[in-house]
Amino acid sequence: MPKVVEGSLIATGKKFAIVAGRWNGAFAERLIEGALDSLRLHGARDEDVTVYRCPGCFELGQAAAKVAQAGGHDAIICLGVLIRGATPHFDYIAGKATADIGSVGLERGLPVSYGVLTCDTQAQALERSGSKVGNKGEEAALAAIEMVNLYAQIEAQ
Ligand code: RBF
Repeated sequence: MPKVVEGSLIATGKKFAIVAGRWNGAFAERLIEGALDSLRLHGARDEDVTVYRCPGCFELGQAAAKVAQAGGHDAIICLGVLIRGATPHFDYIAGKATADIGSVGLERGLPVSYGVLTCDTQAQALERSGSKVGNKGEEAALAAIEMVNLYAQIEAQ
């Protein structure tokens, strides 16, 4: 049998940053709540979690990079809501946010998870922020917890 290295879902004692955009605020709040629920459920204490707010998805990577640079967190959870409008901005911002968020994780050696909704309609955003299709904030928090523990396992080898 091969050796399998994986992270647990125990968040106790770990420090998390949530970076969340303000655009489409009602949905963004639901993503933040989902992430907080998930962190608490898995053992994180509120005093070990900081929520940073930035204007929109375009700024998520920038804010996450600054938070990573400042230090003090084991993982960063990026949350935002893009709803397609009548302009091509949606695709530009979605692409930029995704690439920037990914880069922060790679460049800083810190787990950075991605909870950005890219929806055609408000109904889809509602479904993905806590109704029919779950809550992507919750899922992004879970991914961050797992990655923190995976990194610890890799470093302990
Ligand atoms: N930010 C979001 O987080 N979600 C959006 O759906 C969104 N739509 C935008 C549409 C347009 C036409 C523009 C110009 C900006 C939009 N933004 C959106 C804001 C963007 O992420 C950023 O905060 C601002 O452009 C300021 O740099």
